[in-house]
Amino acid sequence: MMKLLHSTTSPYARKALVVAMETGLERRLELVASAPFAPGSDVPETNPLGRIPALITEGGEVLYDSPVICEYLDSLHDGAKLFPHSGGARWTALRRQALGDGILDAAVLNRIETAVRPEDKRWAGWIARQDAATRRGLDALEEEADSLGESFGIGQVTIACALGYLDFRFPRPDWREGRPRLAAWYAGVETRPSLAATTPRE
Ligand SMILES: N[C@@H](CCC(=O)N[C@@H](CS)C(=O)NCC(=O)O)C(=O)O
Repeated sequence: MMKLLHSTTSPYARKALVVAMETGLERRLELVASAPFAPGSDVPETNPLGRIPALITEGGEVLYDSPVICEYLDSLHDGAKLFPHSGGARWTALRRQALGDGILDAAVLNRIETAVRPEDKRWAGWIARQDAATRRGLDALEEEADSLGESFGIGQVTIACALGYLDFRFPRPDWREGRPRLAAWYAGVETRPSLAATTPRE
């Protein structure tokens, strides 16, 4: 069995679980509930960066971060690949993954700013900068929303996890406002069993 350090609130850990479900690997994966922000967290004993997801392979190697784990899982099955092997499709998929991860990075930073950092230590300019990055990222997704429906690979997995995280932590303003094509794409994919079963929850 592989072990995945996971939590139901982490959008990056969700990516790994969604990939496992999309590729039929879920039965080989044991989920280890992990709380990287808890005082005395044991996550650093597995991942020196103290972050989840981290994957312990059947051979005992530890892999991180989510792009590496997702590509590793995708190498373990013979079905349709979520990471195109080569060519333009590969670079598009990796860029989309980076765009989804980047939106998440900005949103997670702001979540930490507002939920974890003491109020007197907050920096409004930093929060505004992350908000702007999130908005621009979403606008870029709206521009390419019509071509997202062509397949469901690592780019789409990551983008769906990013949008699901925004719904979970930043429901207002709703990212759908002014982005009808992205909203329509998301409405079509969020009912996939892999996404429906992994909706973020406390
Ligand atoms: N780039 C990493 C980001 C992972 C990450 O930031 N995970 C968060 C949970 S959502 C975490 O463990 N944070 C703990 C920390 O930053 O100390 C990935 O894609 O896996």
